Amino acid sequence: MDTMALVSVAAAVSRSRSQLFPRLLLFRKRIVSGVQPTGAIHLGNYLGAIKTWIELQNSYDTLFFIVDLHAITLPYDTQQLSKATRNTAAIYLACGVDTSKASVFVQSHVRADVELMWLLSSATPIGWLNRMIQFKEKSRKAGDENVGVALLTYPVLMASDILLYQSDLVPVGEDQKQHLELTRELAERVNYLYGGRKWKKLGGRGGAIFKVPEPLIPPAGARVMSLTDGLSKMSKSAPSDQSRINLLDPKDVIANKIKRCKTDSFSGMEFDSPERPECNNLLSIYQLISGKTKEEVAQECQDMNWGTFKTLLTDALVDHLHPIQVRHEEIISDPAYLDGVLGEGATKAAAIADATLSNVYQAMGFLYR
Ligand code: AQP
Repeated sequence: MDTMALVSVAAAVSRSRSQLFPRLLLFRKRIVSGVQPTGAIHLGNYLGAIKTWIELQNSYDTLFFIVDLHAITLPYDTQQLSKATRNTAAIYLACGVDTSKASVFVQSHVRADVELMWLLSSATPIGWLNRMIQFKEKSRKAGDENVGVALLTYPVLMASDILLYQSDLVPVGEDQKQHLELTRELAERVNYLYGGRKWKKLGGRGGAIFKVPEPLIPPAGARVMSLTDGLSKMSKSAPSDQSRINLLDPKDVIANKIKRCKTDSFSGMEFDSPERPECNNLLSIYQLISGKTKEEVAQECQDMNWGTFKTLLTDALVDHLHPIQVRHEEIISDPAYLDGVLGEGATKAAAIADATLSNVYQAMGFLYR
């Protein structure tokens, strides 16, 4: 075969691939996930969510958003919200979220989300919301004056986030399982109340309005605990910054936090001892950051004292986070690039969202606009 023929065969293969690829994407299961811009993104957000997305984006149709509407359910700083939103988006990208595979956008940039939430609210029995453990816990901590209605209705917005994009799977940690169960019940209820033949009689396509999403349980060990208390989750809202490693913490801050973190008086290092939650937590962090197996880490660290292990962990953290920090700095100093990514992501997400929303309006009997 001559060169020209080879070139045209290659071009034909490439054309048919590009024609096939969008269709293949259609058959991929869809995953939606996000982080609230409520503070500095920490190691728990990274190991429990963002790092797992990097794998997921290769096999699923993925939408990763910055859930800014959720960030206002408790008192917040208006001067910080947009900055934290940009920063969170830049962190997604710096950690390896690839915009050729995943859509990255800001929750509030897709207006259909809050609109759907209102429609869903009318189908949500208030008793379902009163049952939510996170509402009970957060409202008790915040005190009556600081508890807005949004804290109670937050799970309806979360349901809207998921159902709007017809998600197949939702990665959920232990604390979000109850909210996903509510989302599933709500999808089934709306499908029953307004879908099927009733919708068809209104001129719609009939059948289910929403996909009922399934939970995607993260791998064991992805729950990162506080550095000052191995029994509490590492969290953005914990008052002490010493309790967490933030993704953008400089080297000396990381070293200082690890140096001062809570330890115990046992000798050697071991996983899974009920009497040693801090030891288990720090070994698990080391395992996740180093990419080694649990057995490899157990063997490597079993005879170490706390001092030696802390040096090892600090070095591993600094080495792992340094490239992310460099990339974050590049992205955050290029606002046009970041705006472009978020604009494109919102456009793609809105196309899916608008289709779902107009189906819901139609099925609920609204006058067609
Ligand atoms: N400690 C953690 N270990 C593992 N995963 C965690 N996630 C959060 N903390 C840990 C996961 O991060 C994702 C986004 O969380 P979020 O921002 O929506 O809120 P959150 O779960 O409430 O996280 P924080 O940091 O504790 O925030 P505040 O203090 O504002 O409530 C989720 O996938 C979550 O599982």
